[in-house]
Amino acid sequence: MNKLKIAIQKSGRLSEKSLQLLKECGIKFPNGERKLKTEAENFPLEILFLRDDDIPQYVEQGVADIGILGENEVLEKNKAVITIKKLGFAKCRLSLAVPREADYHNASYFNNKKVATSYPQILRDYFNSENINAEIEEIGGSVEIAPGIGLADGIFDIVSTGSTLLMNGLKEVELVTTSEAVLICNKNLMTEKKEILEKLLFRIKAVKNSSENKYILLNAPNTSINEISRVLPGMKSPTILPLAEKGWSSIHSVIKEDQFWEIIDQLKELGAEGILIVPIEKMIL
Ligand code: PRT
Ligand code: ZN
Repeated sequence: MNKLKIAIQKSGRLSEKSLQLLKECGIKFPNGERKLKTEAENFPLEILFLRDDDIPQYVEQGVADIGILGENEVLEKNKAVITIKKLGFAKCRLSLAVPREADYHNASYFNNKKVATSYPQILRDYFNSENINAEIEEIGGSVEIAPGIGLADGIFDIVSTGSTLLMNGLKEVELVTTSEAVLICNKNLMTEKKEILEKLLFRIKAVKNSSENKYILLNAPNTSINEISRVLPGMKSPTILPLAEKGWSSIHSVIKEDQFWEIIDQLKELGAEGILIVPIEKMIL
C-alpha cells in the first residue's frame, strides 16, 4: 500500500511541535533516535527528517509529498508547491531593523544602504515593490551582529519577542511579512495519496479546532436563557437542561478561546453561576 511521505524539520524550532501535531492526530511512530526517516505504526505515513531549507525543494520534486515548515521558507525558496493549511505555531514576523540611534523616518532610509539577511528573495521583492535601491548582503546566520561589526547598515530577519534586536542595539522599523508553520503539498499527488492527505487534514482540523475552542457549562436563571443563548452561539445552538432547582437551567456550549474573557464578563452580568470551562480533546465540525 502506498504511503504518504511527510517532511518535517530534523532539529530546530519546528521539530517538536510538528511531531506533537502528528501525535495529537493519533499517529504513532517509534520514538528514540531520530534517523533520516521513520514509518508511522497505525497510519499510512512515512516521516522524513530534513533541514527546513530543503523541504520546499523536496516537496516540489516529490521526494516528500507534503511538508511542515515556516511560511518564510516557502516564500524565500519560491518553489512550485501548494500551501494547504496554516498550523498556528511558530508565529513570527520578518522585519527590517536598524541601529537604535539611526534617524529613521520611512523605508526610503534604505536607499543606497546595505542590508544583511538570510532571506534575500523576500527582501528583494519588498524593496522592488517599494522602489528602494538597496544592496542586499546574504549571510547564513547571526544576522543581528552585522551592523555592529560594520558589515551592513541594517538587517532583515525573523523577529519573535524582539529581545535579540534589543540586545544588539537594533530597532524594528518595518514589518515586511508575518509567518507561521504551514503544511505544503506537492502539485501532482496521485489519487491514493490525496485520499490519505484528506484523512490527515481532517484530523489536523479537529486538533486545531479543539485547541482554539473551549467547552463551557454554566447555571442560569430561566429568565436569562434567551439572552445567554445570544452570547453563546455554540456549534449550532447551546444545549439547555433543566436543573433540579426550579427556575434554573444548565447551559452547555462551545466558545472560542480568544473570546473567552469577554464572554465570561457578559455571562456574569446576565446572572450566570457555576461557570466551568473545559478543554476539548477533539472537535469534529
Ligand atoms: O537547521 P535548520 O535549517 O532546519 O533550522 P533553522 O536554523 O533554519 O531554523 P530554526 O529552527 O531556527 O527556525 C525554524 C523556523 O521557526 C523559522 O524558519 C521560522 O519560521 C520559525 N521561527 C519562529 C523562528 C523564530 N520564531 C525565531 N525567533 N525562527 C528563528 N527565530 C530566531 C531569529 O532568527 C532571531 O535570531 O530568533 C531570533 C529572534 O527571536 P526574538 O524572540 O529574540 O525576537
Ligand atoms: Zn533552516
